[in-house]
Amino acid sequence: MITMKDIIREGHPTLSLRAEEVAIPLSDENVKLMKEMLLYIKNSQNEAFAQKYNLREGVGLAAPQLNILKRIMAVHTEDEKGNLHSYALANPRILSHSEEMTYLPNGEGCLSVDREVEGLVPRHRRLTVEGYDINNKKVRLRLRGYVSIVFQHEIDHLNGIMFLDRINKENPMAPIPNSKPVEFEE
Ligand code: SB7
Ligand code: NI
Repeated sequence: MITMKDIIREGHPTLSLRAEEVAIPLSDENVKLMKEMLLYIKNSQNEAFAQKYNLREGVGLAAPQLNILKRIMAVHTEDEKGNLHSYALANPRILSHSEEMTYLPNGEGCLSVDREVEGLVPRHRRLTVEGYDINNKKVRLRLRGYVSIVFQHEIDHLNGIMFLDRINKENPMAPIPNSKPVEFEE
């Protein structure tokens, strides 16, 4: 089982490196990794479980955060309308994105960053992503808003980029041109 002790933190050199594509069809080892990563996210969202095993809650995870330089990621979260998005993908690739941008008004966090960081992170509002699921099936996803942000955060990890790198250093709260913030329904 993956726990917080498996997750490397800010400053670890692996977090700045580009991860390698994995072979398709997936090896048993890589399928196992994808399942375990998705399970971590699900477990972390179960309050009793998270408390028992000291898991920090997350909505996504990328293999480099486990010090594994493979292009594998998982996401498990609800969108703005309450629809569940649950994916484990290998070799995810952004096929296209909107020019229009979006951001989370309260900024982003990361399981590899043990502090609160203030600042807006500019993200594309819409994405088309392609990747392989655990059955070696090629999947194409059209994503928008919050889920699109989470995907960009995870794909950034595969490219050695942290959300911190995308915050405006002179003025972290500077407005993001051509953007609409993510709004959750209360
Ligand atoms: C806020 C949080 C995340 C993505 C986008 C906005 C994911 C946090 C967990 N991770 O560190 C995954 O890389
Ligand atoms: Ni992260």
